[in-house]
Amino acid sequence: MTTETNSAAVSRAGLVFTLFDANGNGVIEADDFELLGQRVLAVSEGADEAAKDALLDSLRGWWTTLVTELDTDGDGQVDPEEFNAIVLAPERFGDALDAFAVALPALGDPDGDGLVERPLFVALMTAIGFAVPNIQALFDAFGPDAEDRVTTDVWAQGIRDYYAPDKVGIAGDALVGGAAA
Ligand SMILES: [Ca+2]
Ligand SMILES: [Ca+2]
Ligand SMILES: [Ca+2]
Repeated sequence: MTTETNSAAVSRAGLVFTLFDANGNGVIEADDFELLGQRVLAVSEGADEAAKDALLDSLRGWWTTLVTELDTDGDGQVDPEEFNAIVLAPERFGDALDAFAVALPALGDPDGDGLVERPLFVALMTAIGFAVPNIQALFDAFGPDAEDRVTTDVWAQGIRDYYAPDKVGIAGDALVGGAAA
């Protein structure tokens, strides 16, 4: 692993920490994932209950994995320093990440045709906390078709890549503020 590679992943992890800390109190805890889930569901137009439940389950599962793997001082919260260890052993988070990487794009595809229109993509990613210009850049990087849609598979893979420390120059780098400038 090169220093450059690692620093790109650390930059992404730093942004993810601020997103996960949904209530903004400087640590990640169970309440953050409930809040994040409510924000995402609030914009999930047309999604059925099973898809919504899958998203909430994936967030709770992710929290359980995070606190199990990263809460080294055992206070029931994950602070920024503890969170950085996610970059060092991403394989420990693969299953939890994969559930989310399927559940989120599914909310963006309520009609189940495997395609996600830009407005719903932007709404969901805004609910998670990304900045709109970065979301638009990411959607463009995913290579939308002539009708301005991306596939759920491309989005899911984008989510997996985003957390992989061995990836550089990925579409998800568009989400790190200023990185594309
Ligand atoms: Ca918090
Ligand atoms: Ca802790
Ligand atoms: Ca669709």
